[in-house]
Amino acid sequence: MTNKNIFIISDVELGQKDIFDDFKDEEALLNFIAKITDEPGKNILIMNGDSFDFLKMPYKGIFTHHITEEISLWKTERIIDSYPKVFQALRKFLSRSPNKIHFNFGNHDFDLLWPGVQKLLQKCLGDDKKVTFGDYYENREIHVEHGHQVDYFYKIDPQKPFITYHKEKLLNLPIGSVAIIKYFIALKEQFPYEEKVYPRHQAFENYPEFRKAKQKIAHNFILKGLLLNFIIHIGDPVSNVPYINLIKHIFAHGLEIHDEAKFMKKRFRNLAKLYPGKQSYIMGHLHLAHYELNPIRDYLEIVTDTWREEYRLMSDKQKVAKPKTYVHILYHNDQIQKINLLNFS
Ligand SMILES: [Mn+2]
Repeated sequence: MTNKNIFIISDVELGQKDIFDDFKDEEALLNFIAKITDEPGKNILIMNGDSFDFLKMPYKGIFTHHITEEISLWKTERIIDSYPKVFQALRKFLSRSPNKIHFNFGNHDFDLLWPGVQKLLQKCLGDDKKVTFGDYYENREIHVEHGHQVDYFYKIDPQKPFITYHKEKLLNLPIGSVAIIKYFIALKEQFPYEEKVYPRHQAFENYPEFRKAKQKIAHNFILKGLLLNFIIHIGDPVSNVPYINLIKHIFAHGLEIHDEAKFMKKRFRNLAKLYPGKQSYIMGHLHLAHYELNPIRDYLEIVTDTWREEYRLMSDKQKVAKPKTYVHILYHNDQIQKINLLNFS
């Protein structure tokens, strides 16, 4: 057996099938898993972050940014109960003996950092050696990570994933996650559809009511969550504002926070600086599809798009459902034969 396949998808965002759960296309995901299960050779599936949407999932009806292991375990059980067919398909994929699944952490599923959550998923998937977790996946040629570590709003300290507050161990969430839970989740309830339209800056042009509501919340967040944070959230270590990161974002991108494509090049440069010498860098997180050989730096930049329900606004203002995308890397005798970004249909 000389063939090896690496398959990479990202931003699936499985939730608990409530109004905050944006994953809708279960058939497509099941078909995709079935397809890669039957692929000859050794198959590795990399779930490149935001596989689960813990972030927009209330805990027993309440949103909190103080996430204990108990809360994350409860949410994991809800996800497993909500998508039995997906977990069954993944178990079947793993039952073919050389196959493996690796989960990278994403900014919607930092809950995977808890050892108990990893054990629960390994148990559910039937094998604790073939299911692994990490900040990134890397081999000689490729570096695969979700992308939040090169996003100043979602960057975390990998040395300090947990924090103790009032004698409780909590997830040390980044400012972006805290902002969603405390401020922006209300927008999702009000504009569940508009929130799924990309690119964001065009969605704002087309839906002025959505833009106004978002601006109002953003101003509220800037005032209370950033400027007056030290008074309003006094003593709350999870709400600490990393002002230095925000300043870095402004230096890199100005006040632009919505046009995702503008951030991309700089993020690849930063990633290549952190993990030099790879042939390809593969990310998710941006909710767009991108495949380009960087002509100056001679590496391949790849971004996979989301698997949640999302629409792209065309120039004639028509909206179309985004295709589901995946990366396929084929190795033959330990050499890369091809590396593609493909649509799955
Ligand atoms: Mn993300």
